[in-house]
Amino acid sequence: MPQTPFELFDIDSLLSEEEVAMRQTVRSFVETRVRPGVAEWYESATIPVRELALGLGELGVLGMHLEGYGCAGTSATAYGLACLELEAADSGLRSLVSVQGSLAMFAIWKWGSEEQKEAWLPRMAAGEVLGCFGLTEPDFGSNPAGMRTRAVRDGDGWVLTGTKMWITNGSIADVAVVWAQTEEGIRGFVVPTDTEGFTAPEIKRKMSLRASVTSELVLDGVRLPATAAFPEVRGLKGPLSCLNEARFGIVYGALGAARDCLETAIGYAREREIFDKPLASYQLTQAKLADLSLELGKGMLLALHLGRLKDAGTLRPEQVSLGKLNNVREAIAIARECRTILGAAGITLEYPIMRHANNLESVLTYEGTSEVHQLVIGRALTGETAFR
Ligand code: TGC
Ligand code: FAD
Repeated sequence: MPQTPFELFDIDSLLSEEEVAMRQTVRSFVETRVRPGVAEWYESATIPVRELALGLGELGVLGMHLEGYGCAGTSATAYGLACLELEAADSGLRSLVSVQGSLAMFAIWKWGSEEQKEAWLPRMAAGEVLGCFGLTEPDFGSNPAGMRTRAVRDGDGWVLTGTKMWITNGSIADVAVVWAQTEEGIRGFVVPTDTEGFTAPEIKRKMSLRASVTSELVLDGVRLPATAAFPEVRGLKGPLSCLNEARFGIVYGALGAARDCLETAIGYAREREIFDKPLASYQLTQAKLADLSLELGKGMLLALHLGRLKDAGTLRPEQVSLGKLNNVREAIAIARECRTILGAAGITLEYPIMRHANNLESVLTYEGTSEVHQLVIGRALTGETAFR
């Protein structure tokens, strides 16, 4: 009886019963609520975000690894496994969950005042309120330290001015976490998106992550009360601490996209007759499948190792970079090679492979490009900073 790549590695023997059960719950949600429509959402570049968010809230995956305020408080590994199942459907779905739970909610949970937490987190966990996370700017992506968005004190409150770019869910969010320069260094602000002066035009004509909303945020003299600022945190460690969380989810998520490509390719190769016998029966095909399974399984072992370190509270940012760099890079390589196995059929939306491959181009770039993660690892290895 043929085995799946993860069965070959006996991955389930490394998971607890609760983790396997939780994974199954997310997988069932994906099968019934996402898979039937996802190719169409991708093609038309529309996704029923509100409806999905409510479903994901009911499922308990929004901010699932956070404690309190309506969040499930699961292990980090369980969160990673959920990301894997979500991204097996589409990276856009995992993006929705990453931005809501790991970026917008985590920022408020980690750095917010008690009042901010109570005001926003329970409704965000339920999927009733959508958040976005504004760090990147048109001229400052890999180097957020240079951001130009500015918050100046105005009486008791603040006035924010600037532009953020490439912001997931920006134009549909109810609340934006916006990072800005102040006299005291970079600070974070919780901005209700109906505040006067806030607009969020959607970015169109994307060829990647089409089943995900991406927007600009324009802050034109947005006035906020003093209570909108995160009280304590100053400097880049505020936003970068949130990125650790989302990058961790991607370590697992990218493997979901890769697994879906590989399982599709194996299924196709077993069905497709070429020169009078199944494509799966040729040595060249089997060599490809063996190598791809090996990379997928190695990526999963790395993800599980990092998950256990995170659950033990010892995971370091440069270790997250190891996982993000390797697993996204390998996922793209797997997607591209799987596409060859489908021949021409591989370029259509009838199969998920090209959609995953295109999505993974964004995943390679956001949450720190591959080059940024190489430089983070290089700094850890040498003690030399090579960003500048
Ligand atoms: P550097 O001097 O290294 O550090 C400044 C301060 O930050 C602290 N720090 C961290 N803290 C927590 N976690 C981390 N990973 C941290 N990395 C650094 C550091 O200790 C220091 O603290 P302090 O107290 O001494 O001030 O900063 P740098 O300016 O040299 O930059 C380093 C670099 C290049 C690694 C960083 O800027 C970086 O990671 N750039 C990439 C930017 C990025 O990833 N942007 C992502 C935007 S969000 C997004 O893409 C969402 S997509 C979501 C989706 O749809 O799924
Ligand atoms: P740049 O920083 O201009 O980089 C261009 C190239 O230069 C890259 O190859 C990069 O690796 C390379 N490079 C950079 N620095 C160095 C160096 N020191 N040495 C050598 N090479 C270098 N951002 C948010 O804040 N919130 C979001 O919700 C969000 N969602 C996104 C959704 C999508 C679909 C996409 C595509 C992006 C999203 N981003 C978001 C932005 C994302 O984080 C940035 O695109 C990313 O950080 C890279 O910035 P950049 O695009 O400006 O590229």
